[in-house]
Amino acid sequence: MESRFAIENRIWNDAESLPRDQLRALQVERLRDCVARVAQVPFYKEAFAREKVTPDAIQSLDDLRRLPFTTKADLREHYPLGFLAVPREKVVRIHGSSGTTGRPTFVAYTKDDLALWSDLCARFLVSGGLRPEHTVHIAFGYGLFTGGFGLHYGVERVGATVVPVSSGNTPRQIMLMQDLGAQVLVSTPSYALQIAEVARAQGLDPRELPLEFAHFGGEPWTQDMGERIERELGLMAFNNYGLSEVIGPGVSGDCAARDGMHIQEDHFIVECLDPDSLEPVAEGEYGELVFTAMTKQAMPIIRYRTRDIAALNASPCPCGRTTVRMSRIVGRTDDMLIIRGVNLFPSQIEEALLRVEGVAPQYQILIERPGALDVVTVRVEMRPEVFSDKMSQMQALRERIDREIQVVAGIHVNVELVEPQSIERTPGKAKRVLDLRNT
Ligand code: DLL
Repeated sequence: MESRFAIENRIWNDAESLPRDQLRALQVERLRDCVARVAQVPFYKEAFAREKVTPDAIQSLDDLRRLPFTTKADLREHYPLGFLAVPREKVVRIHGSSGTTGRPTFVAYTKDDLALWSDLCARFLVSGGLRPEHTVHIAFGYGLFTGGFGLHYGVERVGATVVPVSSGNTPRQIMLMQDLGAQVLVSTPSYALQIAEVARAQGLDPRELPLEFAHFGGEPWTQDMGERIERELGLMAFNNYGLSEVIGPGVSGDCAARDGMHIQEDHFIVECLDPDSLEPVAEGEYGELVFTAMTKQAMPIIRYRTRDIAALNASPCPCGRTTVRMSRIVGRTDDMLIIRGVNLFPSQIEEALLRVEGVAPQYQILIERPGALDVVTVRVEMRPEVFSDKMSQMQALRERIDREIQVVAGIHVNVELVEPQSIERTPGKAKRVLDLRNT
């Protein structure tokens, strides 16, 4: 019989496979302790007073619903560190969210928080094949972004070798990978594509790089995109998810079965809610993920609205972990486009494009409003070998893409084919959506 696992099934910490009733009891205890600690934070103090919540009010997980939500706007309002739940001198590290404009949102860590964070990252790294004998090439930025340092300490915790390359200068990254023999790549999935592209431009077959595994996170990627990257670089890709406000990477990650990311529920309580009614959606339905980080000391957070859309799966996993799994992120509530009444996520466009031979997995979605209605243009790069001057060929390709998007997303869009290499590459998170409606 074919194994259900892509690789050997390993579990780092017994806490990942606690019986569900024990896990629930632990969550209630930790939530109660968390409520007591955050009662010192002015934002929560006021909200608890309004709702008449005290730590004793937390008797079961249902009582979570009595607690207030926290949003990005709340964090901004208490800039820079108004959500600290410990004296300032206990803080040993500050990171920032990846917002590219304006002030970042800061998140703080105590010494114990850093130890916890390393352990959480070690868990998903090990479930995705990391062993002490591996060398890991980290191409995430280290500057305020949580990706670099989070994974860095996770890899060290496992005892593997870290090469902390950070982002940028792809030819140098390729040289380092070759010379140091990295078997494991840590980056965004879009940066992995760029590595493959630059390698090819150097006359190198990307499959000849020593990479065997990759841990991708920080941005959404479809399964088709993952398969494309795996083929191009000759590696096996694992997904991991997190966000700065909750801890950074380490909130959830793929196991050896690669059928959903296990949420580290002994530290984070997850809810999946309808973003409008804020009521729970049925299991398996898509909704907004909301996380409570119960055990962090410096900045615990209650019911943080991530804006990330995914579905939960509570069925038992063959790997033996007892934690709930989340699907890939299909979009963000703030990325969801409503085009002539139809909901459209960038991931649907990606899925459609990857079905079409001859296009590169490099695309951008432009939204404009020339009149009363929104107009969507999908700009997509052609592969060098199909780029041609023949109008009829290009027209046929455009029609093919439009048809695939129609099948996946149910709407027609404008398709603009552009030359190879003309869409900007970024070393970090790819910018797929350009909203030009208010410019
Ligand atoms: O991106 C933390 C992280 C770093 C996770 C490295 C994994 C690896 P932020 O910069 O605060 O933190 O951005 C968080 O990125 O709300 C998602 O929208 C998106 N995101 C992160 N991981 C994934 C993933 C880090 N695996 C935001 N799939 C989140 C889809 C992801 N989206």
